[in-house]
Amino acid sequence: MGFSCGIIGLPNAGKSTIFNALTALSVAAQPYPFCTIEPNQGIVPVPDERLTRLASLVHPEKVTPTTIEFIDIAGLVKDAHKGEGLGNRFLGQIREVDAVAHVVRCFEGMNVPHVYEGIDPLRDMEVVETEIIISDLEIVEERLDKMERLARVSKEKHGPEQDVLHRVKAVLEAGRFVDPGAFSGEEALLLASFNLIAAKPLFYIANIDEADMEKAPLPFVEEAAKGRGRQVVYISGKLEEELAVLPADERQGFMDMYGMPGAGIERIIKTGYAILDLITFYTVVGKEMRAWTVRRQTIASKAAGKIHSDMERGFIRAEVIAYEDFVRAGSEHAAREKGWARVEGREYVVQDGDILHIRFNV
Ligand SMILES: Nc1nc2c(ncn2[C@@H]2O[C@H](COP(=O)(O)OP(=O)(O)OP(=O)(O)O)[C@@H](O)[C@H]2O)c(=O)[nH]1
Ligand SMILES: [Mg+2]
Repeated sequence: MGFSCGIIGLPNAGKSTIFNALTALSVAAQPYPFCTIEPNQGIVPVPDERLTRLASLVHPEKVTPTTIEFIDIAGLVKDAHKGEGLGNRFLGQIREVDAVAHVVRCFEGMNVPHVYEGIDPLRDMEVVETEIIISDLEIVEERLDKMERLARVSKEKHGPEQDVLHRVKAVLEAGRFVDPGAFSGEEALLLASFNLIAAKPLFYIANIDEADMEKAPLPFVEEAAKGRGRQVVYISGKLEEELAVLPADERQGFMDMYGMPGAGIERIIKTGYAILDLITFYTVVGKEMRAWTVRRQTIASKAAGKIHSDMERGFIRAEVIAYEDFVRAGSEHAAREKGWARVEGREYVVQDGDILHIRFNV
């Protein structure tokens, strides 16, 4: 499985519309709040120009891109934690994702009611993120209560888990998201085990009016995002939905007509990759060429484990050709002849674009 991204936001922000465009599926997206109740899940191939280029040189029978999973959930409203709207229990559906995309409504859409008065992206960011923080606080407090009850019975002393929970609680109570970078080693593992949404990387999808594409980036949205240390992808959900169903040869003309800087879905996927610090490497095994996703700084034996656990266990060495060298040489054979294929050990840090041949023995 590749990486996963949860889609959050107010009702009628355009989450399902964007999900549809991303996955080219057609789930219900209607101009009434709480249209989505059960989550929608879709797996999307990651568009990858390098994979296309490599495949044009290697001519494999099968080309398998890496994937990203999107989960579209119900809309959150103010006081969801007190049961407003659909409540906040459904946030459990995105507790295990790697990243969160927060769709913020910037389009007027006269016939699409807003749950609050008027278009105000900053208010909406505040409302949704406050509910995320409160939902996480509930989890942290429940966990602390449970540990304290256990401690009374078993007389166990205060452990590292409680320390981490208290630290996280203080951050959430101050109304902030948690910075996982402030935790290291065992503490970081404990933090990850709580599956807090407020500790996941988050970026904004500003859903703007189809007529406003040329106005992006919007200064007040940029400022709010920057203040929170986050990136923004500007798209028009409506246009993306139409673009997704157009034949490939008509897409460029459509994007030019509306001043779209490339397909929004590609920008969303690229942003997800950037904030998660992901890289792609490639393999050719038998007749299949395949792209794989790992975090930057992953070592060769771990990367091999992504392909198959036997490959990690029995890892001997990796034969590596950098993407540019492969393309410059024109084939694996030519790259080898030129001495551009390197032999690396298990501790080699895999680089973005590497073409790997794993030698293993089990
Ligand atoms: N004009 C305009 N309408 C849009 C845009 N994006 C979405 N809409 C419309 O807004 C309405 C709500 O969109 P949805 O995608 O269902 O919104 P949602 O965030 O999934 O809403 P819930 O499931 O209720 O939480 C639909 O009628 C969409 O067609 C946009 O960029 N421009
Ligand atoms: Mg929806």
